[in-house]
Amino acid sequence: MPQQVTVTEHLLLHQKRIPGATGQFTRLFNEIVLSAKIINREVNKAGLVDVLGFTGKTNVQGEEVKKLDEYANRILIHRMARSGVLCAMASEENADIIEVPHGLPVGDYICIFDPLDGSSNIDVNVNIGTIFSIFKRESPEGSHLLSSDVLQPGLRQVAAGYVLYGTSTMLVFTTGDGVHGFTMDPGVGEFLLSHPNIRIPERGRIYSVNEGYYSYWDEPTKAILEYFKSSDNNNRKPYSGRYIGSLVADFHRNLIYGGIFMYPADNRDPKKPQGKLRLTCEANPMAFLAEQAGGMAVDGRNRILELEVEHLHQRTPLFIGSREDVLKVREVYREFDAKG
Ligand code: FDP
Repeated sequence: MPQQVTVTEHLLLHQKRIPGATGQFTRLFNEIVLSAKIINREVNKAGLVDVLGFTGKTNVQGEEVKKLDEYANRILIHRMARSGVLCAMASEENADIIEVPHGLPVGDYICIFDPLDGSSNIDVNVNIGTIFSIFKRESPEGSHLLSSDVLQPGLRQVAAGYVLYGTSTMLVFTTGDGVHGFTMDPGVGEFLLSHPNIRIPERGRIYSVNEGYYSYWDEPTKAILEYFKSSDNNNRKPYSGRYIGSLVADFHRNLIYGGIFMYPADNRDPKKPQGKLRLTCEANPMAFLAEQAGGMAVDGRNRILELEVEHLHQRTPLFIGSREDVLKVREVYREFDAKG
């Protein structure tokens, strides 16, 4: 019989190896796991009960809020606020930092999350995901929380991961010690270790991008796309195009098969000159995972994890995936910059 290691067992095992570990992180993680199970249950029966469609509200991003988005957000906030180990949360759906309600115990951790990413896919039964990013506050415990505690660069993440609601439901995360994947066994109701120490292939065969926006891209991005489609690249044949339009699902496929996901800057909307994806709740956690799996993530020129976070809902171009493919992106940007 294969070894059936649950997420909690995995964390407890790792915690034992960290001197001074208090179990606070495991407590927080257990709340994320439980929230994921609850959200998964609703996602699974989405067509049967009245959870499809829009709430009629618009979020801070100016996007229409789906009922499941709101549900997932509520579950995560409710559960994590009661973990006793957080001092603040931030969600893609909320304009401001979410404080732990008065009277509940607090701790040192901060969790930033996108409760249901890829939500335009909810109503058509296509994969969606929850993304999370965890930091520790830098200001002293008990003092007033600073916005800089929440707006830390991605490099300081202590953990990050996602839950993919797909053919099967998976939890993939890193605590800075490699990337590990757990698959939900619906019979047991637990996430069991199925993909220990995931490594992304050095070079991929897949590019993922919304090519419909080609005419809105800058010249380096167009050149990068031509490179991946040409038979004159390092693979000596065109890469396959695969785009689900759900970051978690596109990232996960490329993590396993190798490849590059791109959401470049475009000039479609002057209000969003940096593309669509959010640095804090999308690019940073995915970049941490990519690097821990041996891959890379850049905004074209700079490493995502080193980007300064100026505000909670900051957007960034994102090129992420296999190391050699992302290096190619940086090389093309450098060539264009050198030409001036
Ligand atoms: P969605 O709007 O459906 O929530 O950031 C959100 C996201 O999906 C990503 O999951 C996905 O990669 C991207 O937007 C898709 O955007 P386009 O439809 O512009 O390609």
